[in-house]
Amino acid sequence: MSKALEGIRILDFTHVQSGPTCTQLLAWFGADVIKVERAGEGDATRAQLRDIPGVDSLYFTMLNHNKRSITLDAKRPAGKEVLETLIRDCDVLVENFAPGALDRMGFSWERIQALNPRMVVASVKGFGPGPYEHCKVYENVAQCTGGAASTTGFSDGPPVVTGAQIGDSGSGLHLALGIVTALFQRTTSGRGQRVQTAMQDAVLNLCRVKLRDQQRLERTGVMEEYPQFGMGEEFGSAVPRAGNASGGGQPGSILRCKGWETDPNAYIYFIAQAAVWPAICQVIGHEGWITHPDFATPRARLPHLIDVFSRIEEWTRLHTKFEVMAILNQHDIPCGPILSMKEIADDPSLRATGAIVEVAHPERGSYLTVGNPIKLSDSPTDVRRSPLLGEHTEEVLGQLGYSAEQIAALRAERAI
Ligand code: CAO
Repeated sequence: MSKALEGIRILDFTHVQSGPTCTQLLAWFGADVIKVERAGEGDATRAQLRDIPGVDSLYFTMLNHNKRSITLDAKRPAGKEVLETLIRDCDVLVENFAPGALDRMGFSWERIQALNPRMVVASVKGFGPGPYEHCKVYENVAQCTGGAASTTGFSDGPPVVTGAQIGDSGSGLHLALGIVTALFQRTTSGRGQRVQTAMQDAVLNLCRVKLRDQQRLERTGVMEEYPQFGMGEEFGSAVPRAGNASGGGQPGSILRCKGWETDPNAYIYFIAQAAVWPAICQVIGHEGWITHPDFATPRARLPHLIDVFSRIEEWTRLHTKFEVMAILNQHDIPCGPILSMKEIADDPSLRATGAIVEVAHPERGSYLTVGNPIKLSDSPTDVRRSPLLGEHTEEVLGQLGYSAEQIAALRAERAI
């Protein structure tokens, strides 16, 4: 079966996580992704958080599937010439160097356009234009500056960063959408364009509901679904941390289940959805709340959410999280067990759908990775292992028209 992005060639100048997330997605959709790395060390993540000495780390392998790797020193004159050939030959250049690095290499937007006016040039940077545009940025910096950290955690504790890589992988996802959109526009305009994603902006986009809440707070001085309201706490001038309260219009909370004393993940997320309130009351054996004036309507319940969830928790503590889920599902009550990474890795249904995939690697043996979460019916994804450093240098240069002698000369000059 053909692939959606077959025929699109990507010059992948990305490293660490944000850029590689983006190009991995494009590779999964069938683009020919040529990852350009410096000889010797390559992408720094190859050697970071290693679990097997001398072998590409899971950090690297899990972000670079389905790509080809070439080594190239883009600062040497002969290396620059190869890069120019690649720019002429490819449809998209993706990079997430520190601000200004590509220009310092001699490949400004204007120069790339002159070499290939059809090229889409896509970049991730930490910040957009403004006071911080020159800063280097990693995941948690973006989480902190994009509004995630100040709104995550409990009101009596410090800001908290989340394990979900919303700064890096979140930016990569945004960038990938920008690239395919630019490629689509190219079909009519005939021109490439710049695609830029700032990590701060990507995190802020994912924190949109908190900017909503900021404006609600400024208008009304209170947010009744936040735990602070039920606890009688004063609201300040900025959106506070909401603990595990739901971010939407239906109240929710994380509740202890049987075994919580010893299992750190014996919890369930419980949503007290208005539509199933009578069923909730019946399940927990508190039918009186169905008609009680303090509990009968969503509005009446708001000041009593702490009572509501502690009463529900008395019931959830009697059952394991999976038993709770099975019972609640019978009544259409929305809930979700807190799954550990071990439970997720072992989940047969996630293996069956390809959400978790086992991949064979010549040096590390087999390992688990996350498959493509976006399923296209006409473009299925086969997850193939990440390339070894420079594994495809000869192959790619050969396709570009370099002879074996020229390749040997480039090697002697340490350009590749
Ligand atoms: N040939 C020649 N030079 C190369 C090269 C190649 N193939 N690949 C990289 N380089 C050079 C760059 O040109 C740069 O040189 P100069 O500093 O002289 O311009 C140098 O390697 C270092 O690149 P860098 O500054 O991007 O790398 P770093 O490790 O110092 O910083 C990071 C890493 C991620 C902080 C920075 O790249 C950055 O802020 N990127 C944008 C934001 C981003 O994507 N962050 C996500 C990171 S994941 O948490």
